[in-house]
Amino acid sequence: MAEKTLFIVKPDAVSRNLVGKVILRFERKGFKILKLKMFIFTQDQAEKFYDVHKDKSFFGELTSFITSGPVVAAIIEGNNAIATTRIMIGATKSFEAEPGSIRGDFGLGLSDNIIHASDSQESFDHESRIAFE
Ligand code: 3AN
Repeated sequence: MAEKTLFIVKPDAVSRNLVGKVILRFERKGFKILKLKMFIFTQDQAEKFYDVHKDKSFFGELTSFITSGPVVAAIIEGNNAIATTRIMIGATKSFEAEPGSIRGDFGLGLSDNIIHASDSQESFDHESRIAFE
C-alpha cells in the first residue's frame, strides 16, 4: 500500500555534508521523493513541531538543536513508508542504533542523531504541515 512519510535531515547531518548519503538510502530502497526543501526552523515552528515533547526535560535542548542550522525535509512515498522508514533510521540514541541503520552508520549523538522521521499518520500530518507550510 503506497503511503507517505516525512523525514528531516537534521542540522548535524547537513553540516557534515551527509544530505546526499541520507537521501540516497531512501531512493535506493525504492521510495519516491515527492517534496524536498532546505530551510531553517524558526523557534515557533520548532516548538510546534516537537509539541508532543513539550513537557520533557530535553525540550529546550531539542528545539535549540533543530533551530541551530539548516535542515532538509522530504516527503517520500512507497509501501509501508512510515514503519519502514522508522526501521531504516534506527534507534533514537545513535550510539545504540544498529549498524546498517542510518543513525547506526552515521552518528553517535542523541539530540544530534542525524535524522527525524514521522512515527505515525498523525505525526506525519502534523509535521509535514509545519515543514512544508
Ligand atoms: P525519535 O526521533 O527516534 O522518534 P523521540 O520522538 O523519542 O525519538 O524523541 C525526539 C527527539 O528528541 C529525538 N530525535 C532526540 O533528538 C531527542 N531526544 C529523545 N530523548 C532524549 C533525551 N533523553 N535527551 C535528549 N534528547 C532526547
